[in-house]
Amino acid sequence: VTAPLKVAVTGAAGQIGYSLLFRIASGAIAGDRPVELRLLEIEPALKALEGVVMELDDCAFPNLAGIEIGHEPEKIFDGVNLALLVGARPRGPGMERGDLLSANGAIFTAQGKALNAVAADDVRIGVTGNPANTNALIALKNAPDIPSERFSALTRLDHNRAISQLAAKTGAAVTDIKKVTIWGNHSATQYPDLFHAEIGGKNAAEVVGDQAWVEDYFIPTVAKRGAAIIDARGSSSAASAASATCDAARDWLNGSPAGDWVSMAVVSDGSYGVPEGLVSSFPVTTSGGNWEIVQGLEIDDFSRARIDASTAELAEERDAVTELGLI
Ligand code: NAX
Repeated sequence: VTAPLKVAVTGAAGQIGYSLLFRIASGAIAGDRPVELRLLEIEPALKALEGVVMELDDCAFPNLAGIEIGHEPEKIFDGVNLALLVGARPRGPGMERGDLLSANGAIFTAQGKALNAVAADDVRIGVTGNPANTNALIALKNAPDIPSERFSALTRLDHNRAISQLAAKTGAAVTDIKKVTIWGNHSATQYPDLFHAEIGGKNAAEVVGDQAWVEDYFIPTVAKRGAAIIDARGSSSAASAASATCDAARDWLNGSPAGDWVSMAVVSDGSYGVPEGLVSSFPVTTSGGNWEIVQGLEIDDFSRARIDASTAELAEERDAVTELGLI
């Protein structure tokens, strides 16, 4: 009998949580392996979370082996193999960038320390809560006994959005589109790169054959999709963010498909001139729970300028949280 995969989800009573928990419980990450959910929320949200747990119970998911909820990270993270850090402090009215970074700093320093103390030896940590890259950096710096490679921030939603835009433009099936890359920060400065992507085995930029579309439509549409969804729906993307969170965790634990790669924000080793130590999005392949940055891609001036702009923003965020004493 395989032991259940213990999966922690923070911000479990939030919008993303309301999609994510049901996807995880029905096997989107672990397949047929049983999962145990360990759900963290702040105290005032625990009652709402109890309601979500009632609904999870009512689904009678065959592979849901148990659910624990609470507001103390040291209890909830105990023995977890996978921690999905979704809960974060959104920017409120009148809040400055510095206020946002310190509010989230408090959350991610505490959660990093708790993971360091009680998570399973094989733990993998995926950060969805924004500012995701910098929150991941804060968590990993506060978890000195966990290898930094075990932390990543979510850019898979951006990656999936890029695939969807390419499919719409070319009429190709999403399954024919490979090797899309998101570089940099999960923010409006991100660089969705289709110059190394393939559509049905052919270079995507050549299939599209329209540089103006790439510059004036594709890149900004992917980078600003979050805002477009807020405009249309009145709240931020949630089901798609949950789906991407599952995709990212599933591929990390089980391996990325042959002949393709995925985008993940991981700690830079200096590849492609991204300053070492920043949590930045790269093209990666995964296998056996480990990731590797795809090497040897040619970066032309167009791509270089965009990667540099996004990583400069990440360096600024790192400097700001360093000044705040969070890392
Ligand atoms: P919600 O505000 O609906 O839910 C967040 C939940 O986190 C709330 O229930 C809150 O009580 C909880 N929370 C706050 N502090 C906590 C703490 N210290 N411990 C545990 N729980 C805590 O937000 P939702 O729409 O679910 O989005 C969650 C986060 O994902 C936000 O930061 C959002 O910006 C981010 N996103 C990231 C995306 C990505 O691609 N990386 C895309 C979607 C989303 O915008």
